[in-house]
Amino acid sequence: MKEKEGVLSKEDKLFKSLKDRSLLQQLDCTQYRQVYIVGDIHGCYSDLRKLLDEINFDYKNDLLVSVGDIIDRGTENIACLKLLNKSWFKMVLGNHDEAAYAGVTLGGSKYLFWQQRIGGSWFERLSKNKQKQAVKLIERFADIPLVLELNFAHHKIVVCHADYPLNYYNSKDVKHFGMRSINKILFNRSRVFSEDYTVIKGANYFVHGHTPLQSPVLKGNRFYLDTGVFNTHNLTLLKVDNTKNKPYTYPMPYIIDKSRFPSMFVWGMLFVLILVVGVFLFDVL
Ligand SMILES: [Mn+2]
Repeated sequence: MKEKEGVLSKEDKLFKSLKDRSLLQQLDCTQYRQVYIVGDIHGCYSDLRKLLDEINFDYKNDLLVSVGDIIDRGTENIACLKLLNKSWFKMVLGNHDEAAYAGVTLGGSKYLFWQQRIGGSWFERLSKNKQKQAVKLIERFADIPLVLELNFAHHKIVVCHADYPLNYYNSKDVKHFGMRSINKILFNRSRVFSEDYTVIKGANYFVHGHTPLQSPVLKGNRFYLDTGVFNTHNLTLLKVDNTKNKPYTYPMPYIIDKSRFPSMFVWGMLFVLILVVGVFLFDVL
């Protein structure tokens, strides 16, 4: 699938560089004891550490994967950015991470956009030295993919920030994604809020964040893990391992959100059955 790029303005150079560099990363997860995928962390480092302690996260043998948006909103942004240095941590790019990267590398209106519209004001409040440290870490987002394919012994899980732009996953498609698809990956909320129960083919599960929800949700084969930690202190993990096919969420169990069609259908059939039996009995009597 190839999309028309058109002429890129100076400001859209970021998307061009994202596209050229690192849209997709494929990872063999059979080497890990456990893999945990975590919802949007948003600068809430203490909440993350508390959760990792609770589950006895094994820093040598486990992997933590973030659905993106590790910064903004919360107060511990540099601590979250330092996760990029850890061998036990991987992530996909969220729209906040992208805005910060665009802000510090392109400056000008991109910087103002991050500061005023997205939530980068914490950066302005840092000392000059801390700002330098933050910039160095934010520049590391250049190596962060938009789509992460996790390959387990028996299944494949695809992680991307807000949504996957197609109903069929093929790693070859990702390499040709244009700006429209990249925008959907970073921002799209229409699937999570609509009666869309699509099971995306080509992988067992898709895992997203971006949209704060009261509890983690599974729609079709799409997990949504953002539980608004900066307001609620609820940070959600999805635990995946090589021995089982079914992942589960911690600490809250996920809610399965599915179409009302099957239950309406069942009620309809029951109604017809009662009617038929009723008419039959009426006739017999
Ligand atoms: Mn987001």
